[in-house]
Order: sequence, then C-alpha cells, then structure tokens
Amino acid sequence: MTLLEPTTTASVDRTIKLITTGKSGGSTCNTDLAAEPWDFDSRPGYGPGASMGDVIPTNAPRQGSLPAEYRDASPEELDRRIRAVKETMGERLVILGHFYQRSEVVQYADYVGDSFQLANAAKANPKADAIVFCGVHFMAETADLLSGPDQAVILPNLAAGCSMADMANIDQVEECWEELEAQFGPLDQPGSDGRVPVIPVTYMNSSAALKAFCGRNGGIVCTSSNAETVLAWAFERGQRVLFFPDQHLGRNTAKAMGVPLEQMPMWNPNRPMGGNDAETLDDSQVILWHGFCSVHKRFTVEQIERARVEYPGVRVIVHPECPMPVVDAADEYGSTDYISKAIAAAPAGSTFAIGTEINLVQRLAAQYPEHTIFCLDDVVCPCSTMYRIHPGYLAWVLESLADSDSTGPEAARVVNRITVPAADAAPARLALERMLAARPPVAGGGGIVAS
Ligand code: CIZ
Repeated sequence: MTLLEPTTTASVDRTIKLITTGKSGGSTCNTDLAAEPWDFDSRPGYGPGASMGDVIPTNAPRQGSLPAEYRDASPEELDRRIRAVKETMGERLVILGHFYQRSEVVQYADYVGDSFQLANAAKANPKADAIVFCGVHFMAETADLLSGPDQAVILPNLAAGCSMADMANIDQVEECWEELEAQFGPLDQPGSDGRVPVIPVTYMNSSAALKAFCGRNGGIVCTSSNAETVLAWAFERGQRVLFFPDQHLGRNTAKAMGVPLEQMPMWNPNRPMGGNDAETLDDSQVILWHGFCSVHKRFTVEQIERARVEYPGVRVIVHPECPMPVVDAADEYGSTDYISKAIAAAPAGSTFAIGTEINLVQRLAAQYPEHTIFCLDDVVCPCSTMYRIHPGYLAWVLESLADSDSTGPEAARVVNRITVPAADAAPARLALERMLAARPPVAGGGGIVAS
C-alpha cells in the first residue's frame, strides 16, 4: 500500500483547467471536464472523460443533487470542513483513495491503492464505523464484503460506477451460462479428465452479483495482479474458462500462458451463443466476454512508437486492460501496483511512458521527480466515473456522519451507504476466498514481462 505525500501538486484537474482556459497547450478529450461533476448528476450517463461514449444501464445508480453549500464552497472551505470531521472522528473514520482518483480527493485518504488493497485496508481497520471509499461502485461493494457488518461503506457519489463492470450484468451472464449448459451438458459434472466443462472467472472490476455468481458456480475472482495464477487455478478444475467482463485482461493473460488466440472466442451477450458456432465453443479454452475499459482502450501502438522515437531508451509499461497489440508493443505490462513498484525500484534518471489512467501517472511523475514519467496518451482523458467524486461530495458525506455522531447512532445520517445484499454476500466472499487461496498476496509480485 502506498501512502502518498499530502500534496495536490500533481493535479489533473488543474492541467484540464489550464488547457480548457487556453492558459497552456495540450488537449483534453472533452471540454466538459472543466465543469464540476454535480453538473452531470441530473443527467443519465457516465459523465465527461473516457467512458462518455459507453451506454449506461438504465438502472445505474444516480446521485441526487449535492446541497448548494457544498457546490458553492471554496476549496479552502471544503478543506477546513473535511479536516475538521477527520479530526473529530479519529480512528472511527477511514478514507480510502483509489490510484485513479483525483489528487484533490486523494490528499485526504488514509490509504491509497488499488481496489483490492483498499478493500483489505477496510478489513484491517475494525475500529472504523465508517469507511468512505473514494473510488467506484464495485470497489465499495468489495470493501463492504470484506469489512465487518457494523461498518458502513460509503461512496461519496453514487454515479461513480464503472462502465467496464456495467458491460456484464447478472441477467446476461446467467443467460450465457444456460447457453453453455445447452452446449456442454451439466456444468457441474466433471468429465473423464476430472474437470468440469467451464469455470467462470470474474475480474475484480465487476458487480458483487457477478462475484456471487462465480462463488455459486465453482468460479473465482481475479485482479490484474494475479490473473495468471487464477487462470491456472481455473484450468486445473475446468476444461475452459468463461472470463468476464474485460476481454483484454483475459486475452493478454491467457496469451502469456500459451493459449492460442483461435481458442479464445469472444462472447457477445447480444447474439445467440455469444455469436459463436458450436465447434468454436467446443474447441475453446477461454471464452472472453465482450467488455473493455474505455480509459485503457485509448492507448495505441502508434503512441508507443512515437515515445520510442522521442525518448530513446524509454521504458514502456502498460496496464493489461490495454488491447493486445499495445501490450505486445510495450516492454512490460502489469497492474497499477506493478507499475508503481517498477517506478519506485528504478535507478534515478529513468524514463517511463505509462499506459494507464492519467491521475496515477501524474501523481507518480510528481512523486518521483528524479525520473521522467509521462502518459502515453498526450490527450488528457481521465476516468469519467472516478471524476464524479470531488471534495464537495466528500465534505457532504463526512459532515452527514459527523451530524449523526453528535446526536447518537439512532439518528444516524449515513448517506450513500453501499451494501451487498445478504444472498450475494456469502457466495461473493467464497469467490474472493478462492482467489486468496490460489495466490496468497506476495509483496512485490504481480507483473508479467511480455515476451
Ligand atoms: O484493481 C484495480 O484497482 C484496478 C482498477 C486495476 C489495477 O491494476 O489495480
């Protein structure tokens, strides 16, 4: 877990404001990024940024209007109010900040890390009544699964979803499972090799309902740090894997393990049999769900070629949610944790071109001034759902907690609590426990060097 300096010097928000007001060169993927997130709470959609072209589900959680006192407050006033609640609540409050969160919010976080590290931080702080997760919805759900029943996990803005997680919903996955059962016969019956026909594997970036589906059906969860170990676990138990929602993580990982591309058909949930014929499915080893991350989809081989021309000797590291040609063209690929550790371990004067979300890249560049670190994509395009969290929402959820604190728990005003329904919680935890048993966390692990 990285504890960052409490600084806002690395600010994507400030970069965006400078660009959109013409005070500096460069470009952003959307001029709406200069607006405040509450301007988007009354409209359906992911908000400005890399996911804005994605179709938001009709039942996606919506955030009600943020009270004017928080919308109108200056950054200095919000800072004073947030720090006052932190001071009053002490260890009864834990604030978690995801690597991709804006620096103006991350500066208040007690822990900064990836989704699974942060869910574990919630678990490691049993004295905290309130865990405020400055990340996106599935991350808060995971924290709820791992934290105690009396701990409230709070997402400051309910519109902070994840477009990739939304690309696989439980109804679609259950339909897919029925179709696979029609194709392969009972999916819980091992064949002559002792393996069942299909093991479902879900990426951490998925709803708790999908994690529960995996728990109920002999499946498992993976992170971008342990996907190879988890796939190996699944192949020991199954003849093939159904991998959702991110096709790229599934493809990049399985390819590195030697699975031929022609044995990785894509499952399109809008087409019968996912758009495949029986023979293709019979021959498959990994069935890849048609999902992707709109941030990582922006990275291209041309950007890597340009970086190599402009910075001879540059070390290119990309995230495994990037498309396969980008991963193949990079020097290395790995999770956010892998990227952060690779930079921390490099000799001074190294140059890095990084293919992941810009908030993390800018913060790493500020944290390690002895290196040259830049984002492969020179268009500033943050994650649109992380963007929905702003210090104004953080102050609002914290002051609501502090109000309830002074009048007793019976008057609790815990706003934006995220709770996984009881029926899903136990099987979702089972799928997470299988992941931990498949690969107990090892400090420094996680990266795979591309061949
Ligand atoms: O698990 C996470 O937090 C994400 C989004 C990716 C990663 O590599 O850490």
